[in-house]
Parts: sequence; C-alpha cells; structure tokens
Amino acid sequence: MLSKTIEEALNNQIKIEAESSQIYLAMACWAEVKGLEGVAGFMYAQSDEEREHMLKLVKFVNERGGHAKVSALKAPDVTFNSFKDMFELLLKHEMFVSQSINELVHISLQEKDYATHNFLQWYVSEQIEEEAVARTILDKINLIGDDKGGLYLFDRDIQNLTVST
Ligand code: OFO
Repeated sequence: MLSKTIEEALNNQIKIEAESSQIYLAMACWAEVKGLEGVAGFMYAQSDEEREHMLKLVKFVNERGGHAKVSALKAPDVTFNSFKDMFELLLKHEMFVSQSINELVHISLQEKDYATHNFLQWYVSEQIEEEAVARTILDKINLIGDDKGGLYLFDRDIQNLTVST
C-alpha cells in the first residue's frame, strides 16, 4: 500500500511525464511543418515514449492501492527560434525530469518504501540514456552550425538515435 506522501509524489511525476509527451509532440509538429521529417519522426517517437513512462507510473500507482490522477497539463511552447534552441530546451527539460526522479527516489527512501524505490530504478537508468542522447544531438547540431547540407544529413540520420523504452 502506498503512503499518501508517495502517492502524491508519484501523481506529480505522472503529470510531468504527460507534460513531457505534450512538449515533444509540439516539437514534432514544428519540425514537421519546417520540413524536417527525420527530426519530426524522432520527436513523435519521443512523445510516445513519454506517454509510456506515464502509463508505467499510472499502472504502478493503481496496482499498489493508490489512485493515479489524470490532471490538466501546462501548454507547451509550439514554436522555436531554431533547431538548436529546440534541442537545448529538450535537454533542459530532461535534466528537470532527472531532478524530479531523484527527488522521488529520495522520498521513497525517507518513507522506507523499498518497492517504489526499486520501481524507480528503471527511471533513473532511462534518464541517464535520455540525457546522453540529447547531448549527442546537441553536439551534432553544434558541428553543423548554419550548414544546410549538414542539416539535411542530420535529418536523415537522427532516426537511428531513437531511445529505447
Ligand atoms: Fe524523458 O522523461 Fe520520461 O522519464
């Protein structure tokens, strides 16, 4: 059985994962209208993954005697100054998510909820991977600079960088 403190903290994370999915969906749409199909495909996949992260939490809360809450979400940015800006935002957001997961791990230890602590380890590993992918993408974008041909190749290659769930 989840304590109220843990239930609330997990519900907060459910909201964050849902917002992440919306943020990446908005990024996918922007990339698509800008004609970068590869980047759009990558961001649609990221958006789906965040929904999976959310659902995993939802099932866990409900299975452990809590009640997963579906709440109103903050509207994401829908336009960006550049692809570099967009991926910088993505990295910043993933760092925020990692911080939130770390906080959750901390709370689970304080509450002596070792089942939740164990469950959260998957998210800890996932965040390491997601931050690493975001950094790799930013490194590539920095290399390309303003080169249009480079952007074309980047758009073609980004599909191979898809993060596993
Ligand atoms: Fe990319 O954040 Fe979920 O966990």
